[in-house]
Parts: sequence; C-alpha cells; structure tokens
Amino acid sequence: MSETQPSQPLPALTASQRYHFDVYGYVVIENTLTATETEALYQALHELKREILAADDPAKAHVRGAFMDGDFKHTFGFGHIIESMHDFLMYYGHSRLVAMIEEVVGGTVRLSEAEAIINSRDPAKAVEKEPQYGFHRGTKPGFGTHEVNGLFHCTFVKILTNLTELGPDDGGTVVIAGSHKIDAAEADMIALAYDDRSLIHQIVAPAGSTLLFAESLIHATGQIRSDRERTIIIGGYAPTMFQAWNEYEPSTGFIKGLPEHLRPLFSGSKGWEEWQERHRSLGETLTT
Ligand SMILES: O=C(O)CCC(=O)C(=O)O
Repeated sequence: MSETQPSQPLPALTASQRYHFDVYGYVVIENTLTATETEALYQALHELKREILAADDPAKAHVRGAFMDGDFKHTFGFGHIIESMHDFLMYYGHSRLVAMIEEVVGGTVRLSEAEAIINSRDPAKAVEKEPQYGFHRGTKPGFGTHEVNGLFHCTFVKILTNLTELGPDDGGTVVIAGSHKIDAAEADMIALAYDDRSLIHQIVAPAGSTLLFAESLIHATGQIRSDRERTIIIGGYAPTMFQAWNEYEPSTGFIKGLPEHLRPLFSGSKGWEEWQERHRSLGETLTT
C-alpha cells in the first residue's frame, strides 16, 4: 500500500450541477472529453468489438479480460474492459471525472466496473410511443446512501459517457427522476412513472458528455428510434474498501503494469485504513 492516491479537487461540481444531482439523482456534464479523446475511445471500443466477434465463440470469448453479451446483432454489452485497451485507462483514470465521482461518493474511490454498450435499433421491432424500459438500480436509499451538510451521497456511482451524439431519438439513458432518495418498492415507482412519463428523464447530449448518477437512481437504456448507432462507455466506482463487481476485479499482472498513480484507483489497495472521507457544502465554489 505504498502508492499515493492523488487527492482530487473538491468541489468538482458547480453548486448548480450539485443541486441538480441532489434533486434528480443525476447530472449531465457536457463535453467532459475532447473530440480527440472521444474519438480514441470510440475507435478502441469498436476495435474490441471486432476482436471479440472474430473469436471462435464470441459469447464465451475473453479478450485481455473483456467479454461481451447481448444479442450480438443490435446490442453489444461489454464487461470488464479495463485491461483490454490502453485508451480506456485515460477514461477510467480521468482526474476531472474521478473528482466528480469522489464528490458525490463523499470520499476516495476505486473502480468497481468498466463496461460499455454499442447498440442500435432492431429494424424488425416497431418503435413504441410509450415503451417499457429495463428499469433497475444497483443500490438502495438508506443502505447505499447518506447525507452530509444536507447533501446527498451514494456509495455506488456511475459515469456514463456517450461517444456518439445523443439526440432525442438516439436512445439516451432514461431515469426516474428523484428515485435515488425514495425507499419504496421499485415496481411501484416504475408503475407511477409510466402513469406520468414527465417523471422519466431521457439523456440528450453532444458526444463526449458524461452522465454522472447515483446507482440508487432507477435507470435503464432508452429506446432508439433513429437509425443511428449508440456507443457509450461506463465506469462504476465505490469507496476504496468495497469489492469490484463480480468478474470485474483487475488481474494482479495488470495492476503491476500500471503507472503508480493509477494503481490504488483501479485495485482498491487503499482499502479500509487509508480511506479518506471528504465533503463539501453547497455554497463552496468550484476549485477545478
Ligand atoms: O444503456 C444505458 O444507457 C444504461 C446503462 C445501465 O443501465 C447501467 O449502466 O446500469
């Protein structure tokens, strides 16, 4: 445990961004990545897709740790991609993004999931006016959330960055706004959101933008109504003493080969003893 985990600036969100996150459970920060970074990640992900599809059995293949699921026609879901392409390190270790995550977690974090999705509309399926979504959440209010200085924190937070432009018809993530704080039956909240669809917010953003959200927020993949393919890259983070998601623990060889400053973030080596709790108040001004 000799590596240093760099201290990220706090606050990392403006007061308005933080207020939006607290009220709705998410905030979109536009253009967090440059056009060059966005393109590099897009190319790396599509190259990984080609490599996995070239394997004898793509559904069982592991390419430098990464695997793929989905229907392999219109949906390609990638798991544990962190070891597979050098370009992904730039995203998962991106200091501005990590600073935003640490702010809403309330302390230092580790990577717990590195995933991606490439999906497009299945032309054989009709576009529905009022689609049903695969709504879910990864933690619960009370168990995975707390408040300090009147601000909301969650121990499981995701950054989802769209590498292709997301217009209103391009299947951006949908969320049930405000559900991150509601400790009620998920089925009841999903039903009430279908009754009043103004409660379902859909992400629309230029390529290279990041959706930062608490995993206690009920969310799902949106419905693609256009002919455009969507490519997104997703990172899940948790306090340093948490485990990675099942099958997402990085290999020892991979961690050893990393630049020293990235090792604690990707391995969780700071564990319990060196976890640093950090909080802001709403009135503090941005330091990034
Ligand atoms: O595809 C999306 O937009 C949502 C992804 C998702 O549900 C997740 O990361 O848990």
